[in-house]
Amino acid sequence: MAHPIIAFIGVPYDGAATLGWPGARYAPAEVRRHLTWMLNRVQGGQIYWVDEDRIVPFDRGQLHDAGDAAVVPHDLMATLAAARAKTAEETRNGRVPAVVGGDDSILFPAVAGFHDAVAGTVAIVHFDAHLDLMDESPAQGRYSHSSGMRRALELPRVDQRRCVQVGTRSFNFPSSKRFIDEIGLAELPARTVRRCGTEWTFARIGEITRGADHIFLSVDMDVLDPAHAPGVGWHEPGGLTSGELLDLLVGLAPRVGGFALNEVNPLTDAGPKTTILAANLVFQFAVAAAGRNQR
Ligand SMILES: [Mn+2]
Repeated sequence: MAHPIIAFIGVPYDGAATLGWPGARYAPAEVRRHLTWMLNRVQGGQIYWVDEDRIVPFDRGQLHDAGDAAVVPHDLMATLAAARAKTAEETRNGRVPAVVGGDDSILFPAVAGFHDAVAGTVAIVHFDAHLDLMDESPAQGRYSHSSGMRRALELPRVDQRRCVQVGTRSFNFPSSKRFIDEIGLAELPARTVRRCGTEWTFARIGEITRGADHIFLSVDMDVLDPAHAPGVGWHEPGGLTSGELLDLLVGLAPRVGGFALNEVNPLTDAGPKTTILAANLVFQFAVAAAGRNQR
């Protein structure tokens, strides 16, 4: 079996960032720019993966740039539909979609497009400081960056009891906690990850998702501590380190069928710190996913 091809799909849209700071629309172009530097290290279909101290097969073609979804800046629903259709199209073409938003409203069309294109059940592994479980509100409607996980959990073949939220923290709505308990959604707060470590967390994610036909990995960049990723849509103290997130992402990648990375915000960044990290996450995901058939 050939190595999986990762399809980079940009969704340069932040019109649903109704709370916090807009600017994530600039992320896909910045992440692409930094990825070109990382691809520089590919020689003759191989790359030296220093973290693992081994040379691994990796061809430039394994990270395919599928371009941007046809966002409509004044029309949220048209944008979500375009992102969903493009994600479904790339998945149907046999590629692993890597959707780079955009604000975290894009979590929903990324999961939905993947869900449209595959048979069987889907488990969502959702890394985020926030729950994104709001049903609707007068200020944010039903499809903002606070509702993406709620909408994704409503998809018919998303297996709610095999989904997990990782790195969540601070405070949120009691109504969201009641919803979590009602559907049996698993939570691994940032404090739990810190206390129990990434090895334990990785094993626990494996237990929760076991039995699902597909895993979709969605990362809101604010799952990281603001010290590691200042360029996001809002700052929540007490987040994961970049090393913790990289370790978990690399471990999960070989099992993941679709990936989304949202809320990277070049306008609030400290230099290019967060956009370089975002490109690194995409590249590490691609290299680790390529190792799927070699283990
Ligand atoms: Mn968030």
